[in-house]
Amino acid sequence: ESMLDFVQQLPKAELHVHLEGTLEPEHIFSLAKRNGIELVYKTPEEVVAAYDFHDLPSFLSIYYAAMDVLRTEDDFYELAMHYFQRAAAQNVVYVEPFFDPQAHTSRGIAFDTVINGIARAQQDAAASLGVESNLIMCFLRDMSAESAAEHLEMAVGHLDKLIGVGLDSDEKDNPPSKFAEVFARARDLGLKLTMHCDVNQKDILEHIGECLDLIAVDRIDHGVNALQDDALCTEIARRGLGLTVCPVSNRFVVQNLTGNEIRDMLARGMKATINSDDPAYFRAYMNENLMALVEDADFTKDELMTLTRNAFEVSWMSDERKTDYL
Ligand code: ES4
Ligand code: ZN
Repeated sequence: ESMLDFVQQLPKAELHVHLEGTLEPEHIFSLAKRNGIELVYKTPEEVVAAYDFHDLPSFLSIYYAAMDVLRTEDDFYELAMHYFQRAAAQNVVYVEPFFDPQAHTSRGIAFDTVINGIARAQQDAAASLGVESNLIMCFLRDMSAESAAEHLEMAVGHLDKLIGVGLDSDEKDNPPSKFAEVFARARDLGLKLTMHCDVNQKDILEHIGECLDLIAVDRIDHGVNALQDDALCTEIARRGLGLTVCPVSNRFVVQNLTGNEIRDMLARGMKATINSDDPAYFRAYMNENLMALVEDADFTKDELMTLTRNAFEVSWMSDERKTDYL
């Protein structure tokens, strides 16, 4: 059996994928046409050629500009459905996708338009593709805590559609503590909590420390820099906290696939998982991320199985469903 066949047939879970980061260049074009939007690019190939990211801000500016083509509930439905179809094709059977409502409400798109389109795709994907999912609403950390709080209140009528909240976008000078109150309220509403601690950000060890001690997160997105502090590693392992690592994303944004770091996490008993982050932009879905670890860091089948098992284990699916996979 080839490594690619092994990776393909393995039932997998994805816990760190931004739905807006699954917007494929071809889809940018079809949505622009339908919505009467003029693009500066003439072909999908020209769009891909413009994907020249070397750090987080250079990625984020392209990511936020492209999502302007998303306007109607059907657009959000299609965005999510296209991702779930790709997930199904790679035998990703369970997903906890992120979405960024503030990136849409700030353009005049109603919160309900966004979440209702995504939720309808989740129902259809479960029924027609067998891909189950639970949605995570992310706040943009470079916007105010007040805006985050307002969006959390918009979500109160949709709690049946959400499993948790997250925190993403530009991390520089936007620490977890800025959102302590909003996340406390989210927990009171019964939501799970996770936050991005992106690789090699300024003050990153303080940010990870705040996630543990102030926010009491249920998971950490990325979190690779915890390896620089033995006490953080010990505490993450003791709590059994999941870390959603995104190798190909890291290769783009910080020029490091983080293969050695992922191995180090496993050796320390930390529950690392492998994820695609923004697969349309980094041109790598789940299987391509696993294969990058195989091809560029000599990962073994055993290691890939451990990482995949970790994802089901630290996921927020019901304990009853977990028994199907563990
Ligand atoms: C993101 Cl790579 C990355 N970092 C922070 N926020 C994000 N949102 C989408 N992709
Ligand atoms: Zn991310």
